[in-house]
Amino acid sequence: MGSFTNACNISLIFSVIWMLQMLITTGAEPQVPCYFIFGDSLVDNGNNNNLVTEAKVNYPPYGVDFPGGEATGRFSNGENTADIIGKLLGFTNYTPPHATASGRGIVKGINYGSGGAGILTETGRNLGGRITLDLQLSHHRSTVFKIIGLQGGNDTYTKHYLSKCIYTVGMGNNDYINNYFMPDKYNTSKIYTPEQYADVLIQKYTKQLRTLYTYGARKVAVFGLGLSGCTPAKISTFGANASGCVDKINAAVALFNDRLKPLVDGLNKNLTDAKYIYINTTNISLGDPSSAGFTVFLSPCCTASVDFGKGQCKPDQPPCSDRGKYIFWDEFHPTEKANMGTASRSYMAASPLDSYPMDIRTLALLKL
Ligand SMILES: *[C@@H]1O[C@H](CO)[C@@H](O)[C@H](O)[C@H]1NC(C)=O
Ligand SMILES: *[C@@H]1O[C@H](CO)[C@@H](O)[C@H](O)[C@H]1NC(C)=O
Ligand SMILES: *[C@@H]1O[C@H](CO)[C@@H](O)[C@H](O)[C@H]1NC(C)=O
Ligand SMILES: *[C@@H]1O[C@H](CO)[C@@H](O)[C@H](O)[C@H]1NC(C)=O
Ligand SMILES: *[C@@H]1O[C@H](CO)[C@@H](O)[C@H](O)[C@H]1NC(C)=O
Ligand SMILES: CC(=O)N[C@H]1CO[C@H](CO)[C@@H](O)[C@@H]1O
Repeated sequence: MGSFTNACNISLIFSVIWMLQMLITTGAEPQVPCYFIFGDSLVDNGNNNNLVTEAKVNYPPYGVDFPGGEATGRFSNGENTADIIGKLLGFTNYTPPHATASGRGIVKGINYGSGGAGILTETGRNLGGRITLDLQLSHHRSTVFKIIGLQGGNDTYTKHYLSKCIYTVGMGNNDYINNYFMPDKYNTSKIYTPEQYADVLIQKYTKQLRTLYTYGARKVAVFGLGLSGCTPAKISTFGANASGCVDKINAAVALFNDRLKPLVDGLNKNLTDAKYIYINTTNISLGDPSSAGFTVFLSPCCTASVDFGKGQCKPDQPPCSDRGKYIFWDEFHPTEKANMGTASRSYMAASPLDSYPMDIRTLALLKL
């Protein structure tokens, strides 16, 4: 226990590559008509680029392994988890960021993800501008009206169309990293015990996930939080415990994660024509990283420091050359290869504990 990895075994990585190959060569139709993405820097694909914030990364070496080596605003050397899930669902183009999405293409989905954003409005304000989950939902409400217009103004038709799509939501990391565990800038840790704080977050998250339902979502995957206490940034700030990680952060985050399965159960019980699933990032991220070829677990691949952009890569510094061996790209964010492990196991579970009560692939095929 304790070693943080987003690792999966080698055969899984090969099976993902094989699936991607199949999709590209057969040009198959996507399994669902659209894919909408809500979340933080783990999925942001450029929404923060024009905000005044420290949480933006549209400069090299970010994107060094992205097609064209382009720094798009993704917090990785290449693709993020949402990009890879989109490919696995059969989409041939990347889901556009909300900041620049326009035209008919929006009927296939939008990525609303924003670095620094959280469930709570105040979360991430230490970094500057960000698009909170409430605001992401409000943007989605406008998108739904636009889609109704693009589809001929028949709400019944659009409602049915949107019910077949996949929605992924991954929020809460910043409510810990850029809120609760930043006591000089936020008062939440003085007001709430970790248990109470997890309850506060879950209460608000429940409302937000229900709001998504009112905008037509019926197939929703909710991502659990990773082991934030194992990121290089937090270890250098707080110091590691015997586990190799900052135990108090992982323990607090686990209280939030423990409430997600009951949350999903509650939503499925109350909203009987919808299906919410829980992606258990804890089970996905633990395990033996060396089996997937990772050899560097705690140092970031790029030249990063907690003083610069809160652990992001310094601009224009050459990154490590053997990126397939690193779990972390910068002090917080995984490499593309680690993202591939998370995405492939959320899409197709490698263990019964990876997702509950089913994986994204099964959810996509489900007839509701
Ligand atoms: C609207 O769409 C529904 C479902 O596709 C269809 O049954 C209905 O006839 C449409 N209504 C109009 C006015 O076209
Ligand atoms: C905590 O901070 C928030 C603003 O972030 C403020 O609205 C609230 O009144 C504060 N609560 C206490 C008890 O200090
Ligand atoms: C973890 O380390 C901190 C700081 O060194 C220490 O205060 C704390 O007691 C340790 N926690 C555990 C569970 O060992
Ligand atoms: C489900 O409905 C019950 C009864 O109205 C309510 O107490 C509970 O909070 C709801 N749960 C969710 C997750 O919506
Ligand atoms: C998630 O994975 C962890 C680690 O294997 C496990 O302890 C926990 O029970 C899992 N949670 C669910 C809801 O399956
Ligand atoms: C790291 C970890 O706990 N992984 C577990 C995921 O779930 C399977 C059971 O389905 C376990 O065998 C793994 O050890």
